[in-house]
Amino acid sequence: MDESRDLQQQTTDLLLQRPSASATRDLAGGPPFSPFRPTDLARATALTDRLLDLADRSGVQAVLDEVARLNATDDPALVKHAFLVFLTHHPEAQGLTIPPLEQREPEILPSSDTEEAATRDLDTAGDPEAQLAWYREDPAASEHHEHWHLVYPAGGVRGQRKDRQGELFVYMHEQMLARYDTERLAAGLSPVVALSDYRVPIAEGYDPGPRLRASFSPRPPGMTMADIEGYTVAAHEQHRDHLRAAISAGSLQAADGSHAPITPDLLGATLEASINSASSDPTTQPPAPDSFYGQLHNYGHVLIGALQTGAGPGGVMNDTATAIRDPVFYRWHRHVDDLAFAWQERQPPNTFTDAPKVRLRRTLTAAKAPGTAGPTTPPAPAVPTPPHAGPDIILAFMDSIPGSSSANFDGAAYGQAHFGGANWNKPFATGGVTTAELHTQMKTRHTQGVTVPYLDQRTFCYFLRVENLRATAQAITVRIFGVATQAAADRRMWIELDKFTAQLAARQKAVLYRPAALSSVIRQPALKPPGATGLPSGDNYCNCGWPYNLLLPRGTRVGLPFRLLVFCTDATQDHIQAPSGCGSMSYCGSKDRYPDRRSMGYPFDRPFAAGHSLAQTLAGGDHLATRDIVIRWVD
Ligand SMILES: [Cu+2]
Repeated sequence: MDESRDLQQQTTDLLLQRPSASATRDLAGGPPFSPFRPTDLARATALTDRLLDLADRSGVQAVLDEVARLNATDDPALVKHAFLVFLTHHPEAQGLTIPPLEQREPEILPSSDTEEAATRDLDTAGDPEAQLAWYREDPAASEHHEHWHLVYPAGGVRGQRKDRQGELFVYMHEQMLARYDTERLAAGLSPVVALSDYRVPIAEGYDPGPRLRASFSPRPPGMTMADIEGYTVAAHEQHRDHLRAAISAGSLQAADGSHAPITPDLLGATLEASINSASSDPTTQPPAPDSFYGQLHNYGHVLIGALQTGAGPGGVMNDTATAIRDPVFYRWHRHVDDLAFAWQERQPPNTFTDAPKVRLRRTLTAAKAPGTAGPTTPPAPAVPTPPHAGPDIILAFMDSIPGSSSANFDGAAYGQAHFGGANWNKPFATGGVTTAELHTQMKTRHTQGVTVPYLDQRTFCYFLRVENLRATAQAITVRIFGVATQAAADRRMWIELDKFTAQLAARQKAVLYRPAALSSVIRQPALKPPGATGLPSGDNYCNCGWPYNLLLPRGTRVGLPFRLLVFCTDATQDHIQAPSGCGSMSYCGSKDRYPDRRSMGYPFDRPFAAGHSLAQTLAGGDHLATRDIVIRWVD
């Protein structure tokens, strides 16, 4: 057998191995392993670092032998976590594939209740949160969250953090919240309420269902955070209050008592807390639980994870692979995000003075046909057109474009032929191959004897008409966001849909073809279920990103009004490297440096100028345009 296959087989076997009951930590002796619990994290980080060093010295086979040995003597959950971080970060192990979460932990497959909820339009009886169980319990979404935390472990990798790790911790979770609140809005649920008062009972409960109940306890509704061994709610409140005071003051207190100005990265690292928290000192990373800022986000997971009736393993909030199933995950993260948002709101607005000289039009200058007796009155639009809307954002379903399924389909040439050149001044909002709506569907797949519901979208692409106003070539970064139109005034509700660079020739009237499958937020290569749940190839670091099937929110049966924004920036200032095809550029960065120099979430990362609403700001520039569409849930 060739050596690499043998290593893969051993890796797969180790990760699919189910720990025997006697090997799991005795429940009476302590709660199960959680990467959110500082003492557990410290042990796991130390083990990961030891495995990384071992691989350097003696190769990957020595690590596999060591993991097999430790599985028999140590807590298998801790060993598995350390092994997963090792596989994600050691250069020689990255060629080994980590089996998908649903193969490693088949219990996470949804229970049949979920399937029933998914097929209901509105749950009027019982728990209203059940309506979105299909979303919270999508195994691919859980895998994304688990994987993100493996790529960006709070304990760092051999004492090093990843580039802008703290900032990305905030941004990636902020985007999960925007995405979830959009689903809530479409389902008629109110937005997530921050869990900022730790003494108030948590109204929403969560039952992990029969499959997961062996590993995780139900959390009954109405429970309140309580002191746990080694940590108190009062300490948690104090850390929160220290963070609030720091945000007001604009600086964070370091472990040695000095003060450092807040940056998005430092604030995120301190909120989580991860290795580069303000409270870290070189010998205790991440910071000690009783340090000035403690570990607010991490301990929130632990305190909530401890809520259960009687003895038991604890709730899903304890584990990165299961936490997002529980509605309280979003309430906790909204609280954490509120702290980051409060700092943003105190910063000066973006000025947008460095916009590239490009134009997306507001109106088309239609050539008047000769000999006609003046303009005919156009039909009144059904919806008022916002001042920033323009005709240069064109959408098409891939299955509407003749020849697009062929391997040698040239989308750029197709776009130029149909929407550029002689057609540059024609509108293409609808008609022919173009569309004014995007479509989603609820589908089901069957695996391991379970029916799994999932959202999918009809595959689409963008054709963006962008004119270079300069007499020289320009490189631009194209940033595409979307928002439920009724929430457009809230900058935190804008969902990043894509980000890519384009080269424009001098004075070029360019038609940029962009398949949604290449989106910078989704795991690459883009695969939809059921293919997405097979063994992915490629390295473990790169298998990071939001699931393709969840790219768009579900929308509504009648069509959810949705606004797209295309916002161009100067790529020579952004320093975006060419995407390497490695994972999600936006959520996982590249291996060494985050590939966008701008603050994450730009242009929604800061308040808008005083007296300027978001709409006024957007109306101003030629380098951007919006388009109002609908997202329709069809079946
Ligand atoms: Cu997380």
